[in-house]
Amino acid sequence: MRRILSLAILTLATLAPALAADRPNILFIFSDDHALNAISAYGGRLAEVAPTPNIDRIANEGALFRNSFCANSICGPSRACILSGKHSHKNGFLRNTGAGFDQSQWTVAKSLHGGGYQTAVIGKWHLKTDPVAFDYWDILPGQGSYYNPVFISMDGKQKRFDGYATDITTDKAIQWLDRRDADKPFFLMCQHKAPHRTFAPALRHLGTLDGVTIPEPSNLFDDYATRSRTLPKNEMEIDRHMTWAYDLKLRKEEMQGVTLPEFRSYGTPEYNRMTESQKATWDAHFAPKNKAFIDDYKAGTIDHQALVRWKYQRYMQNYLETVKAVDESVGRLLDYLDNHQLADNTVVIYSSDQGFYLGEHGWFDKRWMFEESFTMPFVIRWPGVVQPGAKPTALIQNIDYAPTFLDMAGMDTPDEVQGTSIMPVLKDSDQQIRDSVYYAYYELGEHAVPQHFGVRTHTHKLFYLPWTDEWQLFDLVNDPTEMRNVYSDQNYAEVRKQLHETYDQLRSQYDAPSYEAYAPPQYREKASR
Ligand code: SGN
Ligand code: CA
Repeated sequence: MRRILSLAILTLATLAPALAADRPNILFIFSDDHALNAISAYGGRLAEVAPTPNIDRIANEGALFRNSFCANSICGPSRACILSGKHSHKNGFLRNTGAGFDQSQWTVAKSLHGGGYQTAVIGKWHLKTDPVAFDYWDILPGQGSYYNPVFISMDGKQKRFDGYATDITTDKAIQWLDRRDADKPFFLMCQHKAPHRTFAPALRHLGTLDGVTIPEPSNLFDDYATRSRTLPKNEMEIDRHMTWAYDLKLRKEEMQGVTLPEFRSYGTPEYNRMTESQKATWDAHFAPKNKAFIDDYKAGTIDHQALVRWKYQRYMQNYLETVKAVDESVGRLLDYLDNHQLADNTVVIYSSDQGFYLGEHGWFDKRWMFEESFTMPFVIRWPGVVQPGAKPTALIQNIDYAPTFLDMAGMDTPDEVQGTSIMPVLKDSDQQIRDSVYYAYYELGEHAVPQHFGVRTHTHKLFYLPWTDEWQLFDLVNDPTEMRNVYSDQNYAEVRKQLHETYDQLRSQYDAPSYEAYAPPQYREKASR
């Protein structure tokens, strides 16, 4: 008996470290406002002019999810969905404005940490309350800055670092990997500010798109016909709302003697943070181009459409150049895994808190349930589990990340979590985990986007705008750019009925609140005028 017992103990003792070692590390690389159209693996219209070889490498050596969506297309809320595995109304972080993330609730970090993982989050956080259940954190305050950014460390101290945020975030991630306890698996969230507004590229990437004409989307000049009457009232147009100094990099001094129509002016806070030498490099790039543009503008040779096109080109150059450093960061992290024999047992994910409009519908920004901002990039490499080159069609959502991470770690997910592990799809890319995804947007009118709630299936999308009592229905197969609302079209009567049923069912399944619960009357009235 004693022999059997000691044999059992011996077997357990030898198994335990093996099990620990088998549990994969999870490297979660996350950016802010990175649209699928700006990742070449997704094959969008910008793939040729702005390739992202390192993000593509994750997709090529692993899987690329095209039907990947957020639950609420805005920064803090998306991050809260990821940590909690729940929709916004359940995790309590409904909008960027308001109270911070309630850290007393369950999070995936708490489970992983409790289950023996070393946890770290570095870079953009945006949840207002300090991270909990992370062995190490070093975060940007709020939105953070691109140049010479301030970081807040675990002792609560703020410190300014010389350089460019994307590079510094990567340096910090690598430094943490170097000093982590190699006997435990790790969960590292490396979270970039880029390519968020103000779309400020690293100095080394300025000019890398000079002379390139960036392809325009077919609906750069959308007239919003057939869709919600709130659309023409939007405040996120390249035409009317992109600011000259803040977004388009024309400094006040350069705009002397010319009146450029302006929605609002925010000045040049990013430029003001630069050192004299950084400013000199920046100016050497922008000043001659700005002068040429202003001269043309003064000469009256630029008509309205040409002006929108010029802004689009300038916006895209800056945005895509900003992405370059993010892609380089991914490359550095992949190299690190290779050089430290970690690649085989590390799951690498690249994602972003939501998508972004790169001129589609004439817009920048996000928030809407239209495809470009509803989608989140999601590419994942996991040697031995995910088939290289897989392109699953499964509908996945950010509330699925937490249960998926726990599944990877061989841990159970609490019942309260609303997401579903995508592990079946990782093992077999033909699998599906659901037929539809639910969406809810609760902000109170920033960029004049009203609250809306909807459902998307593989082929259609239905959403409701309670402030104006309007329904929108899109046929994603025949109208992928969502230019035609077919809600009242009799040919869609059956589809409409089915989508309403699915929508009601999802709202009930997720225990969604009433439309009035988070919609102050003054906003509803404003929208309906
Ligand atoms: C800021 C930006 C907005 C942006 C939000 C949310 N304005 O408010 O354009 O939509 O952040 O972005 S700015 O003048 O401050 O740049 S989010 O990614 O944090 O949700
Ligand atoms: Ca964002």
